Amino acid sequence: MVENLFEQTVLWSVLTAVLWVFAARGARRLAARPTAVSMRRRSRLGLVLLCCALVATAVRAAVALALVGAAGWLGGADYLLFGTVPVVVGGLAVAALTLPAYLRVSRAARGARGDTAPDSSLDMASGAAPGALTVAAPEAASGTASDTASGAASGAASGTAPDAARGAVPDAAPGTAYDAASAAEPVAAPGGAAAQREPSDALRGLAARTRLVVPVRACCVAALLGAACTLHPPTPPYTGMFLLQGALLALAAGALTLFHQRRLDAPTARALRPAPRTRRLLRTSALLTCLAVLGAGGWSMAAEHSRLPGRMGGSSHTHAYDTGGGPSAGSGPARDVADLKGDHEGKPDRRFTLTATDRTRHLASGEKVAALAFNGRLPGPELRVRRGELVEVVLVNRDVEGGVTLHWHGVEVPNAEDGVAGVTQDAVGPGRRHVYRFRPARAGTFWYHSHQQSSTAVARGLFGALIVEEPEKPGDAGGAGPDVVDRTVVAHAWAVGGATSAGGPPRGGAGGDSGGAGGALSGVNGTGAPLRTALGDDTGPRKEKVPAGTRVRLRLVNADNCPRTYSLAGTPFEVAAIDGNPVHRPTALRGRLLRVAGGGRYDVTFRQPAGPVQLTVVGDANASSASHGFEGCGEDGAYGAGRPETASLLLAPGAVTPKETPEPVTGPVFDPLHYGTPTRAPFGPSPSFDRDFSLVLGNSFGFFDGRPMVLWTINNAVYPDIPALLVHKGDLVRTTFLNRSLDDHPMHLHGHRMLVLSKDGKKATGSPWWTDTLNVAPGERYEVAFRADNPGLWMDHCHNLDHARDGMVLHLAYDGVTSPYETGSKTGNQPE
Ligand SMILES: [Cu+2]
Repeated sequence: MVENLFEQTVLWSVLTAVLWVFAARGARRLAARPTAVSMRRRSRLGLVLLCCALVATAVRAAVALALVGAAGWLGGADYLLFGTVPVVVGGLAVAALTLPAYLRVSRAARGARGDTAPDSSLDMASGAAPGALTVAAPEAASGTASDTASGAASGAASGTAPDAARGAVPDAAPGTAYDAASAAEPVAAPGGAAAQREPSDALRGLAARTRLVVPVRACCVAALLGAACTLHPPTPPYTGMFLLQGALLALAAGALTLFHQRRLDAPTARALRPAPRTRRLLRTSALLTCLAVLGAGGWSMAAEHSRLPGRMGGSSHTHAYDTGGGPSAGSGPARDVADLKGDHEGKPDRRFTLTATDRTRHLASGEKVAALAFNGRLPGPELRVRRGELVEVVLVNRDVEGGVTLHWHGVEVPNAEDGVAGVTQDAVGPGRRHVYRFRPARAGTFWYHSHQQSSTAVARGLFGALIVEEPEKPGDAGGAGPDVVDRTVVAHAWAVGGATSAGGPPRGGAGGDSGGAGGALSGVNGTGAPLRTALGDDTGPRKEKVPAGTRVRLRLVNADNCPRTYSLAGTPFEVAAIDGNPVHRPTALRGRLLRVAGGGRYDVTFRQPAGPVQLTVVGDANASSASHGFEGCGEDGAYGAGRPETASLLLAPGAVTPKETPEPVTGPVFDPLHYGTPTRAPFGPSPSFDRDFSLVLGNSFGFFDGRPMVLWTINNAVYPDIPALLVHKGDLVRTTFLNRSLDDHPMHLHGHRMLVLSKDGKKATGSPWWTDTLNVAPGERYEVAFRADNPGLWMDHCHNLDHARDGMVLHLAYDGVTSPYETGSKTGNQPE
């Protein structure tokens, strides 16, 4: 609904603007028609056009109102205020002033043609002869009709022979009503001659009246500005911008009136005469040149203005805060991100080394990938630890030019261990190392990945699974035991066929242009390298023998940008955990598709039946870029159009003939909102929240870092202009996500987990649904809540990493926390 209304808003704003442009052009040129007949035709056409524009305006207003109704005030306020209100006001003026003026011209012109009796109801001044057209005296006083009069007078004054022949009123003075008997051309001359006759000055005067021309032109300006504000909406707060827009439009209307007045008062009253062809040509080319110069100037100014500074300071943190209705900044204890470290003193319980390299690697199929890999593996090695253990991971960057970091996706690590280049550390350059230490507080399925140039780093392979098991009960919550199969299945689309360095590596992810932020990782795209979906490094079917009765846990990790849809066929199953958070008493599902957010995880469990069970990924990674113009996730909000991929995992007690392989399930898609059994959560849907944030995810046409593109915006802004969400430690925070854009956005909050309160206004009623990466599909609205209990500066961004690279990033900032690190091209830190 919201998605549809959003699209309609954009569509109608453009259509409305186009119609008003034509209507304005018609109104301006009506007086200059060469013959009475063509004037009559044009006035009728103009009437039709005006009616169309008014209807379009009404529809535009209705759509904007409906959007506000469906998505709330914040979801549609900008479209209503900037795109609708001014053009509706203008439309009302047109309906009140211009429509009657047009009707009058149309009638007068009909009379002028001579084949119809003039409309006797038309402004019959007392004593005027039948068939005579009179400009009503009361109007003359208004100063509007005086245009007509003075126009006619000046026309007469110009004294050209045809004027004289038509008997222009010689003594018509401004402010005086005059009898424009000649306007009606009373003699029913033989049709052809009358049709060829020039309109009288009086008729031209009617067609050149201010009320006929100016309101339409003002409305055109309002509609054009409204369309611009719809395609590139202003950032909140809106009050000042709205007042400014109103003032600008009032000025424009005044200027248009003055301008029109001057044209009418000019000695030759140009508005009443068709300009010579050469002059029109000159004028048009001058106008086009002006527009071109303005356009080019505006373009380069906007491009330049959008360029990111070479250094963006975490320490200065100059950008604005969104306080969410809570206390403003200044009272929190001053702390440095670098001090918010894990335990770097004690002896670690687990120690890993991850070495990043830039080499061509091979998938199991033999296909080449221009990979960035940890320990030479695609994906990186799976790390298994126990809850509460002190984990140490040494990151070594052997030769990844652009630098590497390690982010522990979904784990509430201390801020300094979060691995975001330029926010919590500097990127680790070639030949350097960095030590991370943390104690995972919850068991579950997580993953790690580089957060330096992450859109390319993750696409090319710098990621792996991180599994946290319960310390006491291995085999129950995850650890492998004799009767338990526990498998991590990482789905990823690899760009195959690439060679290293020389030609620049192809980019993976969801396809589309690279445009990247520079450095070795972004490489040169456009090679059109095909994406192959793999489970791990395997793009083909994989088989595993599992005795019947064995308890199986499959940990599905989606290491891609777009949602992934999975089919698990051959058995009922439970969704045991979402994003590493156990579901309370899950119930058995059968025939449901599972859609996992980009960066999200589902644990599914089942007991192996006597027959085979098959996990497949539905949807072709290549279909997405082809079917969607905005490097998006495809028409159905996920990869591809529902075709099963070749990558699959078959679990069976014995040999399986192709016939016995279960068909992929067809849906519907599982929704966690009402799944599982309710249990106590630390906070519910309706306590009072300390802060309440609203994030509208949208599209806008604009520039990012000098490049024109379709922007992915949050509250109509892109990084670094999106205000940081300000919190104090201990705050209970509610955030509303509303997606009125054309693509899915898996919103990922670092260092915290969010409890889903509602979706599209429907309360969550099942097991508490905790998530760290929430896919918000077009049109969806989610309310989530979290406790601000982990001080630091945290990323809150779209985990479609291409969107993040293009600015869909903001921060959750604890008051008083500052970072000594900086991002930007001059710093070597480019988190996305
Ligand atoms: Cu996104």
